[in-house]
Amino acid sequence: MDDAHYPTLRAVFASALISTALTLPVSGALAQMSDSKMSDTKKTKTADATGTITALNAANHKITFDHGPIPAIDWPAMKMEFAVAPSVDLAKLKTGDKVKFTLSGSGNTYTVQSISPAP
Ligand SMILES: [Cu+2]
Repeated sequence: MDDAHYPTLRAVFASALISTALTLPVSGALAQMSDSKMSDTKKTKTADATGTITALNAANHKITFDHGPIPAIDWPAMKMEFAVAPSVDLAKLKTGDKVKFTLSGSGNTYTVQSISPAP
């Protein structure tokens, strides 16, 4: 490399680094801001529900409930399958159990976070 050019190249490289460091956090913050504005309707919600277990899918860690209305997320009663959080032990449950369960998620995608026997 030509020695005379070396300091110049280094200066260019350094200024490129500085401008990258300055612009990245700013654009990151802007992206986050518009993200949270746009996702107001898709904000994560939690909800309590009750239902009867109609199927257990241990292999895929999913469960099917015939559940009552869930006003917190505006859902009518229905029978449907949910993904279940890894912390929930499906081995303790069986088809026909009446349970209370909690959900968290957004839109139409909710994951079961806990399951306990209904009184
Ligand atoms: Cu449902």
